[in-house]
Amino acid sequence: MSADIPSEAAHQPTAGRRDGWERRELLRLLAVGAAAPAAGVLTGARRAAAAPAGPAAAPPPAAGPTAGPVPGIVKPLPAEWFVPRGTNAEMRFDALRAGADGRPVGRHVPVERFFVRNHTSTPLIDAGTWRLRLFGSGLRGAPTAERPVEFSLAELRALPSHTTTALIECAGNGRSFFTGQQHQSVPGTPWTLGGIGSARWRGVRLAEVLRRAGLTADAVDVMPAGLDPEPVVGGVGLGRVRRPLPVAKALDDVLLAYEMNGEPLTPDHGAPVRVVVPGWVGIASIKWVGTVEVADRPLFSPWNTDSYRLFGPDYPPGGSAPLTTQVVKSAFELARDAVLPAGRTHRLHGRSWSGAAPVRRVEVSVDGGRRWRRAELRDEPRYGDWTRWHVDWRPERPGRYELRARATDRLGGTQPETAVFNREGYLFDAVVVHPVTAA
Ligand SMILES: Nc1nc2c(c(=O)[nH]1)N[C@H]1C(S)=C(S)[C@@H](COP(=O)(O)O)O[C@H]1N2
Ligand SMILES: [Mo]
Repeated sequence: MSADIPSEAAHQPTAGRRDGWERRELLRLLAVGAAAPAAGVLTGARRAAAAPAGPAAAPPPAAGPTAGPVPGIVKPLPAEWFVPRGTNAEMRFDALRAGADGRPVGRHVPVERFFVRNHTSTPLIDAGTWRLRLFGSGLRGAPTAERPVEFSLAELRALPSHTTTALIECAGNGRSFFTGQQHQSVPGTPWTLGGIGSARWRGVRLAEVLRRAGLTADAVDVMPAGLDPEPVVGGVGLGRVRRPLPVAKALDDVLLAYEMNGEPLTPDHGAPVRVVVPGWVGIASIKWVGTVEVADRPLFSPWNTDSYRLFGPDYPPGGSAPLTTQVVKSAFELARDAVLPAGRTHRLHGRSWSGAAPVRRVEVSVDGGRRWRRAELRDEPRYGDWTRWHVDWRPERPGRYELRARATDRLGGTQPETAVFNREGYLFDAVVVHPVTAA
């Protein structure tokens, strides 16, 4: 069998591995169920203590190569789909060319291939005892955190449901190119372009739940918080992962999602319920949401003060405003340094997106950025989602080539040659140079 493994062979072991894993995990969950705390959350140390027979999320013997262990991620991470990055797993764009049945992956990324970004680790939450708890000065009667307004999962599911397609994209997606292309050093996860995925989310509108919880006209900020273990930086706990949303966005198109691509949410993507904030940086889409504070004054957390703002010489001394919408980006569904036969026509596939508006056009250059050609769009561009495209290319002579893709959105936002530097390496929007070899 050649290096281009036909997908059948490549994916069957993966499927087997997943089934095997799910059974084990289920048994483990049942085993620890008796000791489950009232909140129904099993996290960190408690998880480890409850499963002394070995690391909880240890994958079973691999039938195929895995991307390597990522502590705290529950699903298998086959090497053909993922690149491990610390506590996170990056999706490989080239893998979108071959789905489980050998056909390309469609507009939505299957759950098992979706990238994972965890500040700490995936908690396992008992959906039966889970409650969404709302409190704060922006609700009628100002309920306290101790006596919140509560909704069970069954109660949320009984409310009118809404389905929407939305990208989740990490604010640091593309960060490695600040270094790789601009020779600027930035800390943090060195994502290439795979810190993103599109899915169909079903749930209840946050607006619906806020109204039922007694939202007042004085409410200003809405802050969902996760139930995952709190991050600790330099010995200091940051508290639950949480980030405020202005009430206008919260009431606009934000979803409390309990389904992803037609299935109940899985642990890594926020089960039983996550927030989905279309168009905005991924950190806004809080997974494993447990509480929502609603306040009649601005709220703050480390995720809208120290992080997820732009700092640097081109920004105000105190930093930019907290990040909201994502920038314009494009990616080829092709490995970097791919080798393509010379003297043949190749169809180059890719995807482009913007958090601000639907994509208007995509141009591709195969000669180092001198000439640009329009790519053919394969999807009706929509807000909050990416647009697939392709362009045909025939490299006549063997050698190294630099491919580039550049998108423009309907508000005129486009991809510059250089991204403006910021200290944390967020929102890399420049055209990415994609080297390939024709042989
Ligand atoms: N509770 C909680 N929510 C979270 C995070 C987290 O670590 N904890 N990570 C955020 C970040 S930075 C991103 S990019 C997205 C990633 O979502 P995914 O793992 O489903 O792809 O979740 C966001 N929501
Ligand atoms: Mo992120």
